[in-house]
Amino acid sequence: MDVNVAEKVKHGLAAGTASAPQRPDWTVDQGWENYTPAQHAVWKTLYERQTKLLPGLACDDFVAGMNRLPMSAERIPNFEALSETLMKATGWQVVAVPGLVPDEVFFDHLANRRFPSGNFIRGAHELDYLEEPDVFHDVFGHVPMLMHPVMADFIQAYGQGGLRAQQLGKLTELARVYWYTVEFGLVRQKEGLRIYGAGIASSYSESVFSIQSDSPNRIGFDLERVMRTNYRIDDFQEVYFVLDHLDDLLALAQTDFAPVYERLSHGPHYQPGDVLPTDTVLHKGTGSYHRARPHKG
Ligand code: HBI
Ligand code: FE
Repeated sequence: MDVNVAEKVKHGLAAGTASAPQRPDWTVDQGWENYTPAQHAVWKTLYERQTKLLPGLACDDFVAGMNRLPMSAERIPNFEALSETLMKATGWQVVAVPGLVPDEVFFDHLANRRFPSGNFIRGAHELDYLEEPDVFHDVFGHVPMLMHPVMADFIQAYGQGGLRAQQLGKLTELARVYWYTVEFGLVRQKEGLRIYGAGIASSYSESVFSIQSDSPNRIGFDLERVMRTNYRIDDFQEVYFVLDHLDDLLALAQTDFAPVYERLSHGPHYQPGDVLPTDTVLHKGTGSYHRARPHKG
């Protein structure tokens, strides 16, 4: 049994997708009173490290969203308090889940402006290791951008589109949009490239890597290009796709994907490290990082 699962079992929580849900929507009580001082301390370590690092790396909207939330170093945030602030700003709520939930459950929550957040936190001995999204990734990484009206609409649209994509057998392609925006997106800001993706913003080392390393490619976001591109889940990204502006997500949310899916059923698919003649290359990566660390899979 891996350590993460051991932790969850110890705290009486369901072990992710492995166990049957108590409720049909897979939500659980956050159980805020049950967090131990050691667990609040893990949050504090991560929170302080990340809030010190992110100014100058994360986009202004991320930092602004963070500062408007009832969130501090001292304790793991209470989802009800977060939801109250979010609800007023963009109509979103945070609901607790025990770990990864089935795709259609995840999409149904998003389509109804409920963000499912893991209620457990990683152990102190594995600060940079995550098997399933925990409260630090979900709350620190995602919730600040849910304060942004455009991102709020975009993630809801992804939930609605996800249900359709699943029926059409196109979820792999649509999930790449979420991955390369909501999780690992960069955006241009007048001072330079900035992070808005939660997978980056909740990771100390990838926050630095995504902005400062010479290794990864940084390419202008293009919907069909992105939907043809695989991603890696086991390491830093080899490519980051960059929006000119967060408002570009608005048009993306309104896209009719039917003709896009049709076009995607023909033509090439790409590996993360590929660079195409048609790409808007903002930074051609050296590839040094991934060359030195051959694929783990
Ligand atoms: N469940 N809790 C949780 N968090 C996720 O990010 C998540 C999930 N289930 C499915 C899923 N993500 C993705 O595989 C979909 O976006 C395709
Ligand atoms: Fe996430």
